[in-house]
Amino acid sequence: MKTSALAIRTAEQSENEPMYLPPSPPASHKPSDSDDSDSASERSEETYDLPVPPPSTYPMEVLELDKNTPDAHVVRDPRLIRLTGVHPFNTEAPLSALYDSGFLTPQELFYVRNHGPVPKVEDSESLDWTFTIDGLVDNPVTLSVRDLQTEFRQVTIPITLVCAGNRRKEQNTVRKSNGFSWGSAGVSTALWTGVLLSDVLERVRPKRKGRYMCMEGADKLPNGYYGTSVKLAWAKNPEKGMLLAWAMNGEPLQPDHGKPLRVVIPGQIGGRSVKWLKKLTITAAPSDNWYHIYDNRVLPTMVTPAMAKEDPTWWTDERYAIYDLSVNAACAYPAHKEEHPAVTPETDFTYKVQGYAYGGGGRRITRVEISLDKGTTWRLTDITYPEDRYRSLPDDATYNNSTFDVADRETSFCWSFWSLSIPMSELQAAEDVLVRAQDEAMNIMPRDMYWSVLGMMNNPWFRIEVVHEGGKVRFEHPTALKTEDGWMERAKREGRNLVDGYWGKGPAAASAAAVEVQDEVKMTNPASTRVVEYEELVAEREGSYLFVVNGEVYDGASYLEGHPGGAQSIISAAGQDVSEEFLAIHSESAKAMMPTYHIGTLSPAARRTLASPPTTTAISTALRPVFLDPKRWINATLTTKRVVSSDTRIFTFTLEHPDQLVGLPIGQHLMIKIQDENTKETIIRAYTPISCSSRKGEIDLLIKVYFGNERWKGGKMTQAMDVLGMGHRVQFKGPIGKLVYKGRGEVNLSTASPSNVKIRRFNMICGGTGITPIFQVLRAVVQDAEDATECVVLYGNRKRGDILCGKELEELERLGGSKVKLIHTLSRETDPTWKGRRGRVDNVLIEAEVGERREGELVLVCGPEEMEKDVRRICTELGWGEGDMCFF
Ligand SMILES: Nc1nc2c(c(=O)[nH]1)N[C@H]1C(S)=C(S)[C@@H](COP(=O)(O)O)O[C@H]1N2
Ligand SMILES: [Mo]
Repeated sequence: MKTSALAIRTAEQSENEPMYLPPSPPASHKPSDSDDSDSASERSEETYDLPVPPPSTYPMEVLELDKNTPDAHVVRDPRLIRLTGVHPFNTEAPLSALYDSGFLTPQELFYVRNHGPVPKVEDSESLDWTFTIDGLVDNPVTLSVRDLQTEFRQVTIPITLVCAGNRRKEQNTVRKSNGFSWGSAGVSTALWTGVLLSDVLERVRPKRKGRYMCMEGADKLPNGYYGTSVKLAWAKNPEKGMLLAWAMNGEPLQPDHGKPLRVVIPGQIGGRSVKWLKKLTITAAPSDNWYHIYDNRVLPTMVTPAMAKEDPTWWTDERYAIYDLSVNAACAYPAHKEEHPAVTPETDFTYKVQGYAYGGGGRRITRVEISLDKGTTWRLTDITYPEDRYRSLPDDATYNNSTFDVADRETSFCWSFWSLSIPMSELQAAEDVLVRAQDEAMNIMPRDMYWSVLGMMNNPWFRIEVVHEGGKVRFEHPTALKTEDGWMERAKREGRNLVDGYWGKGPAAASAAAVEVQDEVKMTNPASTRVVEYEELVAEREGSYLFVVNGEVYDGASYLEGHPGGAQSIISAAGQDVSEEFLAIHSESAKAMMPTYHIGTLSPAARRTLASPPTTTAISTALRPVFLDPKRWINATLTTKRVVSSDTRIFTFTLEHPDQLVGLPIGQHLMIKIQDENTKETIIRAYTPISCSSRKGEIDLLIKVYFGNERWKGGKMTQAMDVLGMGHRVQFKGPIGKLVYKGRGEVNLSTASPSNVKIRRFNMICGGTGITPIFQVLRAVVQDAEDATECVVLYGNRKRGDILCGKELEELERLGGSKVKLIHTLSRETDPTWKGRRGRVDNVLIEAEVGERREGELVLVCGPEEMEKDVRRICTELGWGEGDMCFF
């Protein structure tokens, strides 16, 4: 633990002018145990044995990753691990880095939980930042940061913040919750300087009916500004230590932590500590802010994501809202994947097992115990409480123009550290190292996980699995971020039952009675017990298309007609193991259809053969004239990325050689497979390039990046694409799709029985990025002077800036003359200069421009699911049959 002689001013020395930028950080960072005599200047000040703010390593830089996001003004530390793609910024430090940095976390390693973009505030504007206090009060006010600094008592309190999602990845591994995966470093501590909320509330004089204090930040999110509430009685109570803070560890708040002003609520989940504070409102009822209602709750364990979605009353029951933190602990050392050579009695040594623990509501951690025998016996660890060292300061000592407000508090608002030295021989003999903490109210961490929809407040025993391998002992944490797995992910793959009370390692009897880990849709039919050999799988027989998913064999023949991806995707899957792409692109409901097509299980011999396919040396080394192969993934290299707007880019991929054709018929799509840099998850999606199919050696893809927000973590594929570096290799496969446009009105529908139809007119309806396949067909029609096919394009978007390929479409409309009619419609444009149509692609538009069914015409549709549904309904009412419509 870092402790030091912290320079403290005496009362006479303190100044009281407003000072947003605090004076230079505490003068001395010398370890207290150094016994060399202090220099003269330092000796003039009293010194105490205190944890000091870690020296900041600022200035940091705006990272490359952030430059194309709304956070392009925020400097950050590259060590932080991003948990929700690039944006919004939700991050934790590697656990060892966090733990090693000591009691006070440097701002740059402090975990960050942002629901959206970070408001931009210049240093020069910080003191003038204002917020209002109104509602049920006698004296509503508007106060600036300067007012807070000059008119109120300034205090500093060490406080630990913890996100309610800390350790959520463990819940997600048992069963996916509606929240992203935190490891166990969603917790950090700082010295917070500001004003006690109780002092400020005294000035506004809340009315008798006021029972809640609602807070709102300046970050505008999809469902309004971030906001929440706490009980007014707590906020008025100085014992609760709630602050309006502008400094952290003696420095102004960094943008990610609420610059220039935030609420800090000790002992409660981080979600209540509103950043970028703009409003306090005293009310009779809890906050009705979307984020107060749909976030930071522990719903009863039997409430599934579907139930919670259907019945909103689950969310408005205040009893399920989280305020105080629950007692929790994690082990920092041994670290995840830490290895030691197995010891003998001669080489044995004592190892210091150590980690952090925290309680809620100011309750002190009173014991932390370790078990090496699955919880039968426990050993007490030693606990240190660094925050207690501040209690010995004299009353008039000032720091950062404030006084430490800890001496007479009976609360513990910070994490504590526990450790116990254990012989390595004992550690290596155990199957697991279990840690549990208990607080002064005797709340104790449970053995079993309490799973809930939001995956919050996860606090079962922290379990480290001891693995023996090749003369070594390896310690594995429950989960790991980024590329690595923890024991839970591994155990799940091995088919162990994670919730049998023994982590899948206990007596067999226990597992029988346990709840089944249920998160996957059953795709097999128990009646299909046939064992399929390799020869049968790959035999080309009429009326049968066998393919393999997870070792099970399916026959897609009877689904050629109905398959939304076109018959071709089933045909090209024949004889192959398509597990990866099948699982990546199919929805839960698609998976639920699979038992119908399940015919049996692959024999072990067939599995082996399939796993090692005939070597690729058999494939000719001659240059392949066509890039795409329907049965194999082929690499192309990302060479250019053009940023078209804040969220759209054109990616250019270079094919295998400059003369190679893509091999994508007009109207068809290709599949792209990439690995998410953060999660290492494989992602596969279908796209239509915007480059011409006759272009050689390259393809262009227009991609709109779906950045995440509160309700949604954003587009996995598009966010992962957006961070790919130049030179990165990406795999492609195809073509796939239901329709091929041969030109001059000739359409080939690739269904079970491929049919050619001749048409006079395309009715093209699309929304957002759905323009890309439509664009290909439209361009083919326009570029061929002999092609007389009429095209009507109805293109829906939210705002003008969302229109993709706007200029190119205009150009095609102009070149196409009377053949082409293009209608844009915008549902959310507020700019009065927009003279085009407003509103969604609705029945009025479709009736007017498409009208009732006519022979010799097709309706092509591509857009978001909701839109496709509407269009299908409207067109069906107008007499168009399934055979007249093509949904991409
Ligand atoms: N205005 C605003 N305040 C906010 C949030 C936010 O997204 N917007 N996130 C909350 C959540 S869930 C947590 S855990 C903490 C995180 O604070 P930190 O990012 O400074 O660690 O801020 C809280 N306050
Ligand atoms: Mo949080």
